[in-house]
Amino acid sequence: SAGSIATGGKISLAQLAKHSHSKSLWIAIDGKVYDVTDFLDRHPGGSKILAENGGKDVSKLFHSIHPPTTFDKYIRPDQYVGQLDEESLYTLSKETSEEEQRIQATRDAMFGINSVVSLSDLERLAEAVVPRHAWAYYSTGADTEAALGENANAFKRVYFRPRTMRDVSNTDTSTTVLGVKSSIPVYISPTARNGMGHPEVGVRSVTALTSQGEAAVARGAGEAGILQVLSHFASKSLDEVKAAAKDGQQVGYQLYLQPDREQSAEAVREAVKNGAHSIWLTVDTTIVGGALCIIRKSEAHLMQLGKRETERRILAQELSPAPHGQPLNRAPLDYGMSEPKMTWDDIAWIRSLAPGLPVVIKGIGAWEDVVLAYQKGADAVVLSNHGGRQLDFKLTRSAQPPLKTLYDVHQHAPDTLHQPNFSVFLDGGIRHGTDVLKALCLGAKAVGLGRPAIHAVSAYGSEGVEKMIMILQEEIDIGMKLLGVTSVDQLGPEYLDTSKL
Ligand code: FMN
Repeated sequence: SAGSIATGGKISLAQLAKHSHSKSLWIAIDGKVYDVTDFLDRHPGGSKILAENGGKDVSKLFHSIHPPTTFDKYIRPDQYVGQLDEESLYTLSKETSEEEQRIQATRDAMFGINSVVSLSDLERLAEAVVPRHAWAYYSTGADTEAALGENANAFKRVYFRPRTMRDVSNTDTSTTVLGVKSSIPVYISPTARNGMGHPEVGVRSVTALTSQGEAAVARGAGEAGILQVLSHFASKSLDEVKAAAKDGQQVGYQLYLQPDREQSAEAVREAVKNGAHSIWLTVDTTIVGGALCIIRKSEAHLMQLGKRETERRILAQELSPAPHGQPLNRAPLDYGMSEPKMTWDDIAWIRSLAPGLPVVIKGIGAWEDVVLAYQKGADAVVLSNHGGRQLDFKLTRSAQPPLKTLYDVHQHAPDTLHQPNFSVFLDGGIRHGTDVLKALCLGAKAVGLGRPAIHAVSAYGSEGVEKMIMILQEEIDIGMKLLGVTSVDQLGPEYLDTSKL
């Protein structure tokens, strides 16, 4: 195949477009054309999205979802066909969809970052400026979204019991998270595909490699001094993220165990080689939870788009419901996150692959499992329901918000909260510094932020992430002074009224 076409090695968009069927499937990325015919059935994200993009330039779509290392892993040198010609490159650089124009106009009209005073400001701005298909992916929860809503609501049902007449002129919001010095008791939870929210428009530039997505999160987190945990499905590789990070800045690596254990072993070894600080094994995705909601949102959006064909097409392929006869409630983007055979014994296996690195079990929803994780030798757990994206309440009210799980740990297994070599973290619904304080009062060592970091980086890049952390720090500091404490280790259950939880 390779080389059989190109006259003078250069290919036009028209020539590319001819190879759009399963017998000959070409795609262009960053000006280079590849023959991916024999990759159709092997594409980890499914053949559908690849088939629908045959004969096209897919640079933007590819880079918003995959780190460049993905490419080297799957594409062989002999699949390279040739380069796009100058005219095609020029056409592509000028091509902007209606959605891109909408985003650009919104960004042009955006206020400067100084006008941002809360995490909800960042959320509103992000909703306005991220591509709509990315917003559908970022914002949704499973099924009825009851679990998603309840994560944040739970914090509202816990009241403070502030103490006064104490000298609070000097307060210290800092702590350590798994040995890492941290300006506030907060870290960045792993979330997939941070690059979708602020995709590069036009031809990919070199600076974009280190200035967007998870690389930008790394810069913001580094400036403000907190730990970032990189998702298994990040848009950037750990390598790229470390390159963007400060010297000595720590980055954790999150793992989704794969049915093919050797593949997972390789992923952990690679993370260790690239300097991961810790391994965060996500355990609440033994099957991908109900995603009816994301499908509903995207269908409604498709109708709203009417005849805006390009966007319709992109949305339809990324978010369409499963074909007839297959289970309905699968999020098409969330392939590769489930391994139903995982058990507690896998902790020892992960540890053997990453000697000396902290192993964190993420996605605990019952206090009994905190005790088990401790007994099985984990260094920490994250009480989490995956940001309300997995097990939903529905009518049976079967899943609980992480804050309630923490309360149960405090009630039934308080010893696990006070171990020198074991930490209990929590994520889900943290939107204000006082939420952080409430979790710490109940015994969490630190809390994770998922969506807020996505909002911040989508709206303002690394500066947004830094700003988000500064806002939280100020809210935590004010909250501590008003509670009557001067350091985070003074926080305890005596500062809360949990009777409404
Ligand atoms: N958790 C993981 O362990 N790995 C992931 O790749 C991952 N991707 C996510 C993608 C999105 C868009 C969101 C919203 C969450 C994701 N999560 C993932 C869950 C987060 O780590 C975290 O548990 C959750 O977002 C916390 O809730 P919050 O968004 O209310 O802060």
